[in-house]
Amino acid sequence: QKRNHHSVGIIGAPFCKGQRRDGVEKGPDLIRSAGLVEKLKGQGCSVRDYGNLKFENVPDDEPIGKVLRPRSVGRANEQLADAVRAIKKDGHTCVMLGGDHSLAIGSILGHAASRKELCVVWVDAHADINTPLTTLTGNIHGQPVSYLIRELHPKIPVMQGFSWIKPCISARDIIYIGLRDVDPEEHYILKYLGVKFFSMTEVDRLGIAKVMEETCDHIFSKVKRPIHLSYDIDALDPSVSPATGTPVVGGLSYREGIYITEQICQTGMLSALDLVEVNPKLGRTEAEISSTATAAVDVILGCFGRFREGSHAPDYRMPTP
Ligand code: 6HN
Ligand code: MN
Ligand code: MN
Ligand code: MN
Repeated sequence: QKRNHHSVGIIGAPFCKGQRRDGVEKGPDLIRSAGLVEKLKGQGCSVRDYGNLKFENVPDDEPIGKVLRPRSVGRANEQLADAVRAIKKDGHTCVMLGGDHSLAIGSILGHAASRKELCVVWVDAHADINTPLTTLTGNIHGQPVSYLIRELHPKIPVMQGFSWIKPCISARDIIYIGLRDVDPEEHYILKYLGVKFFSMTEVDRLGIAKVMEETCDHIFSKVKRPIHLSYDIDALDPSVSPATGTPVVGGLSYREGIYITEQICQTGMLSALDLVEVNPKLGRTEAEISSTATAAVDVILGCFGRFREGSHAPDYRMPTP
C-alpha cells in the first residue's frame, strides 16, 4: 500500500438525452455537493475541476429508426471526447461525472485518443451493448459499448451525428462486472463475441475477491495497460443507490462495490473513470438522494487510494508527553 500521488482532473457532463428520465443531468453537481473535491484533496490527491460541459441544443433531432435523439447524443459525446483528451494531455487521471451512460462513448474515445492500448472495466447491472438495430427501448445509454467494439462495426448503421465515431477497442479489451439485466439480443452479442463478464452469479459463486483477481489476470494477460473504469451507479444494489434511472434488484453490496475500486486502484493503472446514472430526481426521499450521492463519492474515493483500514502520512509521529 503506497501513499497517493494521484492527479485528478474532473469533468462534469450534465447530459440526459441518452435515456428518457429527467434529472440525471443534475448528477455532476450532486456528486460535487457531497464533497468530492475536498475529500479527494483530504486523502492526498491533487485535483483540478474543469467544471461542467455546456451542451448545445440540437433542433429537429428526430429518431433514426428506433434510436432516440441521435444527433444530440452524437454531438455531446464529441464535445466530451475533446474534453477528456485535453485532460489526459494535461497528465491527469480523468474523472467524468455523468449524466447518463451514453457518455461513455465520448469518454472512452477521448481517452483512447491518447492511450491506444487501454482496456475497459464496465461495472453495471446492464451490458449497454445493444446496437441501433437490436435496441428495444431506443435509448442510447443502452448502446454505448456497441459503437466502441471493432468487431461490431459491420453491424452498426451509419447515423447522423455519429460519423466521427471510430471503434477503438476489441471485444477482448472489455470486461463486465455486476450484470443482472441483459436483453436477449445483448446476451447473444456477448456470447458471439466471447466477451468476458462476471455477472452477479459469478460474484455469488466466486466472491468479489476472486472476481477481481481474475479481472486483473484477464486485462493484464500480456502487459499492464491503462484502465478505463466505467462505473454505472446502478451496479450497486438499489438499497444502496436508489436514485438512478434503471435500478435492478440483487446488485453489488456497498462493500463489493468499494472493493472493486480498491483493487483497481492497487493496479496503479487507472487512467480514466466514468461515474454515471446518478439521478437526484429519482430519489423518493432526501435519504435516498444522499445515500446515492455518498455511494458515488465513495466509489470515486476508492479509486484514488482511500483504504478502509485507514492511512497516515509517512512523516506522522506520535505526540510524546
Ligand atoms: N444503463 N438494456 C436496456 C436498454 O434500454 O437497452 C437498459 C439499458 C440501461 C442502460 O443503465 O446505462
Ligand atoms: Mn472535435
Ligand atoms: Mn450503464
Ligand atoms: Mn445500468
